[in-house]
Amino acid sequence: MIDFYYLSGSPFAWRVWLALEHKDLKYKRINVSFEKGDLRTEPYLALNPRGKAPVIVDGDMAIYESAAILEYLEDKYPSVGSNLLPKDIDERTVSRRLINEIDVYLDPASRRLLMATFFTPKEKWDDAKISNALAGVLTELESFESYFSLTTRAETLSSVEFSMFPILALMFRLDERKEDLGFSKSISPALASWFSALNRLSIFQSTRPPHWN
Ligand SMILES: N[C@@H](CCC(=O)N[C@@H](CS)C(=O)NCC(=O)O)C(=O)O
Repeated sequence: MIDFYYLSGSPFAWRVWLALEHKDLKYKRINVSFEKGDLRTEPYLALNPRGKAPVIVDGDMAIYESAAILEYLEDKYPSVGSNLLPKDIDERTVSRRLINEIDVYLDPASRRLLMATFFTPKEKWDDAKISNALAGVLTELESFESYFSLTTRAETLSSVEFSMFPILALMFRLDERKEDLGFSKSISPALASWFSALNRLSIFQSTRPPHWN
């Protein structure tokens, strides 16, 4: 049984939850709260000295950094459930490159937008800063256009979808919070249909951050 330390609303924790489900592994989800200080306790810092979620503990092995967790699950349990990465080396490399691009370029851009909106009190919202951050996210998403244009079917789900979807779900949620943000109006038709196709799949619905429901 894997212990999975989960923070509701974290795209990184969501990515691990999706992978655990996809691989059909037995796990116990342990909810941690930033507000309650769970990430700063001694036992938690012993698992992840950076004090961030997610973490998994599998036997004697405690692992943090969500991308490394997904790699671990695939390597450790190659024949359990569905694969997280394609078997073909070339395709696998493209998947890893996409995941790296998501983590290194898209995630920081989306964080800037989250900081300017979610994590700033409404009365202090700076419209110029928000538009700038939104433009940064949209520019980044353009780089993934050929990826979004590929047909998405449940049987081709992989770590790439599990890394991309939670970040985009957060962006769509921002649109609900700030009606004039215009994220959904500004994205490409390929991205819009990619997102709604995945959003209909039960794996994405059943792992939605509990506090969103
Ligand atoms: N690169 C890390 C990022 C993890 C991360 O930033 N988690 C956030 C939640 S989205 C967190 O735990 N923040 C708490 C803090 O920084 O104190 C990963 O992929 O696991």
